[in-house]
Amino acid sequence: MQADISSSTGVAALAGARVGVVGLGRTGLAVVDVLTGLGARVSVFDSRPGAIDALPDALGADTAAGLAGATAGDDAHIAAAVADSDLRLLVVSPGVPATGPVLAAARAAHIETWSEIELAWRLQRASARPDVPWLAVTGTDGKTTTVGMLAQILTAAGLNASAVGNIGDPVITTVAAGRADALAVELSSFQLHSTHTLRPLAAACLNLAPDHLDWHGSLDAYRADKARVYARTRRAAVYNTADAATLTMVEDADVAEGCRAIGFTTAIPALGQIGCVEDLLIDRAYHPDRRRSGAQLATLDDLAHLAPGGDATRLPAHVVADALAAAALALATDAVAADPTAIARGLRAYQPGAHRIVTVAEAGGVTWIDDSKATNPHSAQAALTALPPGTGVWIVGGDTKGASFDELVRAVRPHLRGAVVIGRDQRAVAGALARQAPGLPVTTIPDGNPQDVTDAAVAAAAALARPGDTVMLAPACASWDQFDSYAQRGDLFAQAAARAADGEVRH
Ligand code: UMA
Repeated sequence: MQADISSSTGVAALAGARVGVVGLGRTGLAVVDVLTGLGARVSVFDSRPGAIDALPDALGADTAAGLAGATAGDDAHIAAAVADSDLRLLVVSPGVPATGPVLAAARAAHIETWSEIELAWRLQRASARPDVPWLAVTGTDGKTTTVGMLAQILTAAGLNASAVGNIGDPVITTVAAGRADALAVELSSFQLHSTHTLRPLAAACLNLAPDHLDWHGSLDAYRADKARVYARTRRAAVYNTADAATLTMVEDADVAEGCRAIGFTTAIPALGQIGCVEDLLIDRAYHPDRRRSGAQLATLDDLAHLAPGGDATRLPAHVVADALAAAALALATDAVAADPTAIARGLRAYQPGAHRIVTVAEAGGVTWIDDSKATNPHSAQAALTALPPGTGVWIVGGDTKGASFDELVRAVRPHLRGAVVIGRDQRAVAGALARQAPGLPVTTIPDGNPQDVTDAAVAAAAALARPGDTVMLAPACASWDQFDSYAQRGDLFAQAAARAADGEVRH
């Protein structure tokens, strides 16, 4: 009789089991490493033949040689190989779309599919430290900032904690190392789709705006996968009072008994919420006297280093909201509940990641800002609408992920001097600009290699910008059509902007 790998203690049953891993990027390689360590018989699949060729370097020659199989081919080929296999389990990388043939083949063949997150959670539960708390964060925008702040707060409370997951470091690597006291886990909807038994201590969906519709197939499917973050949450289900969809997700969620719904708001908090009173971050959700009063957690000054010019009065509202969400999640842990002053210390210690509204050059009165992390319309809108009217030169475009851009262009049009459109397929963005911003100067950049595209975009932006303007790379799209990652897109932009600024200084 085969052991049941679908039970929550099933990780031991992976020894000797036939397991497939689809995708050999950051996730897949980390998963193969752990699965081979568990004694599974691992077959790997990737649409890039180069990924298979690179396995001895990526995994080590012995591990690569010990694989039960390695298949390269397009989605249909991988799907056929999966259908023909005797795999008991398929661990899928986040990039493998819910609507694609690979998952359909697995379903048809009754092969269970797990995300790396599911495997990591089971590994955690089977480890010597099964009760390490996971604090899970999803949402269309603000995830990375929130988990970064959260990890700093947990660290300030004396815990060995790091920000992991979609932020860049596979969770499974940290779990396998076994040193973390708590995990601040950023989860994408892709990862949540195949996550089944995770029981986070606290969970938050920060907001819901259309994104990744091509991967999920519809907004409803995207919303349903985001909502999975709350399933089985034990102590705090954190929602955004400004986004009714997140409260509905909490109300509909099958959480553990005793789990509380906790709202975060940039307004004055009601009972059960964490919010702002003037320049104070106030808890009316956790502290014992919450029915009558609030407890101060931090001040806006603790976030001043995240405001333009270090001026707390100019803090973008979404930064404050992310800090409130991080505080709401952190207070669910015993360590921060015992020492809430860790919140202010952690927020002060937090430094934003690269490619998130970072000034990369200033010359001739023009400021160049890298917001390459704005990979969806909602996020780009937040950055551009902070600019004074008529002063933005917007570099936009890329892999649209099926999004529509009309609403975004309507919202940002008053802030723009001009736009530069990049991307392999420019129809969606160029069409929205033509419809919603007639008369706006627009330059389109032909498809090319990452360096040429960036250089041409920066030259075009320099030609449009006037003293006092801001050139903003806020593409509202994923980078995958022309670049390896949003990080590469941002790095190339920063370098080209610095060169353009140098030229400006020389002349
Ligand atoms: N591949 C296939 N078939 C597919 C899709 C991909 O074979 O259908 C192969 C590719 O050829 C490549 C590998 O899979 O060799 C890449 O896998 P992947 O696209 O799942 O990416 P990883 O390198 O594993 O990185 C993933 C996340 N990527 C995506 O979700 C697309 C990273 O999030 C994450 O940091 C990393 O796991 C660690 O958890 C990036 C991201 O852009 C930052 N996320 C999206 C976002 O934030 O909007 C969701």
